[in-house]
Amino acid sequence: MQRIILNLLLAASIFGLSSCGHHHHANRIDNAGERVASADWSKQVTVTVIMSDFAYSPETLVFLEGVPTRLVIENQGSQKHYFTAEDFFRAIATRKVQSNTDGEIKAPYFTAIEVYPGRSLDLYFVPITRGAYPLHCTIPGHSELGMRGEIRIE
Ligand SMILES: [Cu+2]
Repeated sequence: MQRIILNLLLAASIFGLSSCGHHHHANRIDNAGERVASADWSKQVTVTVIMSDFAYSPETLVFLEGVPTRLVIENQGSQKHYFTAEDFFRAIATRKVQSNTDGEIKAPYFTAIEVYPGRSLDLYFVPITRGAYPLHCTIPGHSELGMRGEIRIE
């Protein structure tokens, strides 16, 4: 019996989700599929972010526009944590999220990724829109305890 061990939260929405009132949300990248297909993945760079109770390390992640990237999201904490960055996910062309034990999920657009304690997931993407984007854990209380960060595309 197959069983999904890692719960990947992918409120994959092709239609613009929320309007949250405080600031303007850019649309997601329209030609994400083309950007992913035309990228030279042999030049892929790997960046790792460690989630713990209750922080991201490093707190600031910097990616370079146009450079195919694998982001390893590793949860070294004792409980589940989220990598929630809605504006960032709109600023990249997403290829897939991969679990190194269970498989991979291809979707054009994610809003949040949850990783179980002791596990990791890899996000493959091409950074497209330069800017600074907030990162936080959406489990109640975690962001107040320090699970906040910033993602920059330069
Ligand atoms: Cu958390």
